[in-house]
Amino acid sequence: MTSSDQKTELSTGHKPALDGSGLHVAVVCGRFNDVITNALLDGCRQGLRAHGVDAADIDVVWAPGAFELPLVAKHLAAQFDAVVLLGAVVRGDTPHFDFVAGECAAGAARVALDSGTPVVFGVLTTDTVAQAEERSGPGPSNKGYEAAETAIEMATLLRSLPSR
Ligand code: INI
Repeated sequence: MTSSDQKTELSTGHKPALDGSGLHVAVVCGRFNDVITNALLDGCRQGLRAHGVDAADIDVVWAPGAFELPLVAKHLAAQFDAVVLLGAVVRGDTPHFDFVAGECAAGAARVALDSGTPVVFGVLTTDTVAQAEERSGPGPSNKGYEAAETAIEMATLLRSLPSR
């Protein structure tokens, strides 16, 4: 790559240092499988706080289940720098899983594109509760923690890009 190529890159290909100071973040949690989603919420708060988001700038909203999360995100998107969705969809034996998980993911993407606000998909989709527990344990491998980092990266990335 030449130095003139580098000048055309608007952000780095490496994971950037994260600075969440001044960001307002909404976290929307599903109550379904709430032992898991509370553990994701703990991880998400830790991730946001670890990167400088003020505790007073984190708003948490609970909804019945993963299916409802995108509608809440739509309601909040204009008021926050990022919206994190936290849910736990466990496959079990019915096709319900595919509808709930699929509609949640599609809805999250739609709200993000329609609103211009990052909507982060911190929703576990697993075959078993044990797999969901593995991904919501303490530390930075908690998917809620990872979602917090994605929210900060996307909010600061969008702020840094030239507007149209
Ligand atoms: N909601 C979840 O968040 N996780 C699940 O595993 C789940 N299952 O398995 O059914 C689930 N269902 C509820 C769904 O999100 C809605 O709340 C419900 O269908 C009412 O719209």
